[in-house]
Amino acid sequence: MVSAWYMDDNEEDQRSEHKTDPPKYVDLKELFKLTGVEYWKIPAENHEDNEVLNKLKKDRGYSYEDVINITEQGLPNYHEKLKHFFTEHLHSDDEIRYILDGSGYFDVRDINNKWIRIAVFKDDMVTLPAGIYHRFTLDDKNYVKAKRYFVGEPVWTPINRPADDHPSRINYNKTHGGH
Ligand code: KMT
Ligand code: NI
Repeated sequence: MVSAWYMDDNEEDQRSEHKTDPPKYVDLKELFKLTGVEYWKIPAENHEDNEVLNKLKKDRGYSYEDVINITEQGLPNYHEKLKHFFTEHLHSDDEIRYILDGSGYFDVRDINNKWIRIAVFKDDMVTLPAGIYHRFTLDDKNYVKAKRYFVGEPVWTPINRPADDHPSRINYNKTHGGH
C-alpha cells in the first residue's frame, strides 16, 4: 500500500526511508492538493481486464505502454539510469507508473519546495503531473517492475533542475501554485 511522508535532511543512502522523527505523513488527498500527484490502487493480477484501469486509459488517452524492469540484469545501463532517475528533474508530460511488482520511492517537491517521499508497491498506480520536480529511487529491496503509460509517442527525456522557464513548469506553477 502506498504511503507518503516528508523527508528528513539526511543525504545518506537514497534507498533508506528518510522519515523524520516523529514521522510526518501526508495522506493522498493532501498529496494531491500539495503536488497534483494522483493515485489509484489496481490489483496487478489480470489488470488488463480491470475496468478502472481501462477507463482511465481511455479517458486520458494513454495510447502507449511498456514495462520497465529495474534490476541489474533487467535494465541496460542500470547504474547510469538509476543515477539519472535520482537527479531532480521534470518532464514535459505526465509520468504515469503502475507498479506490477517490487517497490520504490518517488520523491516529489511540494509547493513549498519540500521533498515528499511516496513509497510505492505492487498494485499502486501514480501520475506525476508534467512540470513537477521529482526523482525516483529503488528502496533497500532493489527491485521494481512497472508499467509506463504515455499519450502518443513516448518522450522520457528528463529535464534537470533548474528548468523554471520550461513551458511545462510554468503551466505546473499556474495549475498547482508552486514556485
Ligand atoms: C523515471 O522516469 O523516473 C522512471 O521511469 C523511474 C522508474 S519507474 C518505476
Ligand atoms: Ni521522471
